[in-house]
Amino acid sequence: MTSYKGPRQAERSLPELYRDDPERADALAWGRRGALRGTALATMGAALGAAIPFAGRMPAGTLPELLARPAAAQTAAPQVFRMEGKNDLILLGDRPLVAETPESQLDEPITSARNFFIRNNGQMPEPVSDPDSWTLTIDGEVNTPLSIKLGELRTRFPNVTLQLQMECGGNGRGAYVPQTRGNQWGNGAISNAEWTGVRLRDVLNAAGLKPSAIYTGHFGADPHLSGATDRQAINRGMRLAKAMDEDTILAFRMNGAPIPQIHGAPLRLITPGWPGSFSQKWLTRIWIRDKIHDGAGMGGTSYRVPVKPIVPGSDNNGADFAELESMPVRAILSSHAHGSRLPAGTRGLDLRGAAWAGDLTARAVHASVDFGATWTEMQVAAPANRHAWQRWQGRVALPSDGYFEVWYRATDSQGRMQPHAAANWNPQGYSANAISRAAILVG
Ligand SMILES: Nc1nc2c(c(=O)[nH]1)N[C@H]1C(S)=C(S)[C@@H](COP(=O)(O)O)O[C@H]1N2
Ligand SMILES: [Mo]
Repeated sequence: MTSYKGPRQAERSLPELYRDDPERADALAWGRRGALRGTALATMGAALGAAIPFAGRMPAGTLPELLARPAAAQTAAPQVFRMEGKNDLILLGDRPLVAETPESQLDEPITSARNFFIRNNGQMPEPVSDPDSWTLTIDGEVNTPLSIKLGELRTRFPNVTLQLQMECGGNGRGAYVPQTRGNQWGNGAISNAEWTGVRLRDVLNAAGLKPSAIYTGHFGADPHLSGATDRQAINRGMRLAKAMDEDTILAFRMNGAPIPQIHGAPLRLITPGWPGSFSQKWLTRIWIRDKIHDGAGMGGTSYRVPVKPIVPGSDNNGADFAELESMPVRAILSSHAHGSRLPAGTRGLDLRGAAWAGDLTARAVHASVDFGATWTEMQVAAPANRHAWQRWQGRVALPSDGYFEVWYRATDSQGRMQPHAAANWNPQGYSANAISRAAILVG
């Protein structure tokens, strides 16, 4: 990667310049007082291939999203992940395998297996030939440790079928400045499948919790990335209250079919509304603890966020951080892909998407096409059940052809809105729920 040499090097595009030297790029594009300069506006227009009708409403310092984040069509093709039974996903890593769902593919009310994101921390275990003989162990602070086969689990406890949102704790991480460690997710590490299973609490009650029981610890059959047999790929645990929530389930079916191997067959936890890392795949054991569980992925800066904000980019061992539990409010736009081009004369957009807010609900979704100067309230449907995402839709008007951005943001049931920029920076980049922006070109 070469560095930016000066404004006369026409082959350096604004996005490249922003990538290599953001401060200089801002100075060139915006000038000292933050006003968009005529030449920069022309450069942007040329780079975008369209005029910006609402340029006058752009807050100082706003770089058009299409320059900051080129759409797939504008860049060398992003790494595509292809697998039988899957639509094309965006490959974020192959060891371990991590693949994101393009936001516009999340247009189904119930996320199909084909469009379900993938987040492995270790290797993939081998599929089993007889799922019913898969054994789950419940031990630790219980009166009667259980070793129960899936065949018995399914028939002994009431079955429930629920739509449940499951979102990676790092969803949206790519928006953090400065960049953090971890997979640079966009908004696509979210799913809302229909899961069938038994309530974890029914199984824990059958084992009988001792008064000392306060936490769980989850074990899966996936080998550690290094191959070491004495290490877990991931081994997280949760407060007992969440384990006893009626929506926390031991799932053995997804969308009316056996769970695909890559998503944790034949048995996985679904801990909806909390970071996906609580939803252990290939589940073999739940250890009931008398203290906060201390397995792989617990403590320090793992799935923990600052209670008092820290300086972005600073070192911190996370000792004063708190567990990230209920995920923050977020909306996705599924009707239009970022960078879409629509026919000249298009004067309105029928927008659609989903919104959710961890253990809470989304109270509202708003969209803006003039860089946040005015917002239109969308219609938000009730969730199919608690912990399901909510679909939203609505129409916005466009005054002319040109370059527009759809800004979309959700508000949770306690009135908290998505922030304009990814807030509460933390070393591993959890909980980034900045307002999202999708560029749309008309004409
Ligand atoms: N056994 C096991 N369970 C796991 C993981 C893993 O690597 N191994 N990854 C966790 C993380 S970080 C997430 S976000 C979800 C992703 O589930 P998915 O791959 O089905 O989308 O699974 C969780 N459960
Ligand atoms: Mo995750």
